[in-house]
Amino acid sequence: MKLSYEERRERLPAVAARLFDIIVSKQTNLCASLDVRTTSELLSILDRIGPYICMVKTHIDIIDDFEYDTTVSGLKQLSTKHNFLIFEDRKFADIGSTVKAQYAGGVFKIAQWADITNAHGVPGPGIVSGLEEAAKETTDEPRGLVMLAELSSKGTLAHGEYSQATVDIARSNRAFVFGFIAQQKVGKPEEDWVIMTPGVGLDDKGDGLGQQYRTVDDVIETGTDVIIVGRGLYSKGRDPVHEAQRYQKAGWNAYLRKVQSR
Ligand code: UP6
Repeated sequence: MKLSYEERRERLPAVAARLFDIIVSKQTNLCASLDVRTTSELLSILDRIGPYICMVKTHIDIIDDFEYDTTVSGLKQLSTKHNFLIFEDRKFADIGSTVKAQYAGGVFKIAQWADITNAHGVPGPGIVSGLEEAAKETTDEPRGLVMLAELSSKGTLAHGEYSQATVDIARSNRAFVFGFIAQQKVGKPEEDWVIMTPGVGLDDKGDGLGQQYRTVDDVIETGTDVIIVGRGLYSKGRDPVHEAQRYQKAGWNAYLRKVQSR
């Protein structure tokens, strides 16, 4: 299927439709993955690259000086200022009752501020129900879940039958689960899932700890809707603004080539 973002948005749950609206209006399918260790680094990079991204992906539990009032308020302010979504890459992986408490509670209270989060399929469908209950009990704002169907890392066990079974779990709640973290299009051709892909880099092949990078053209060609780029933007002395503009352009041009080739 090579439909445009505009053509697909009507059939998607609210969070995903909003994501596609942002992608179209800002002409960017770039999600910045900012795995930095301080609130000030996170917010200062984000403020500079905000115009070029559709979404920021956080690992909120690696921020050394996390404080709800500064870290989360800062994220929320910037998401409004620059119009992007917030995706907390929590990778929930426990039974429904536990993930419900982890998503809504603790120090991070993810359900209060993250538009999107994600979960592994390994516990079974209860994980989706638990997370959905927490979202509904926390807020009236739209919340969405993506399931981890595949990983980018070398030797991952998430492939074949495991990935298929994860897609089946996602099918159990299409109002809440709108897509996958995956390396390629998954599900049936007639199904429309949003595919978000990490392990994207134009300059490096890996990181010595199992990460494997693919190019923007390659992932868009195999079905990616949102490219997730981390260290390609900010490590090794890179200028995040320059790199964000470069990945924005690469992601958008690859998308245009794909929809124009139909
Ligand atoms: N991530 C992957 N691969 C996956 C799923 N998630 O790399 O299959 C996440 C990592 C990291 C980001 O947790 O936050 O995407 C990739 O960062 P990088 O571009 O700096 O390698």
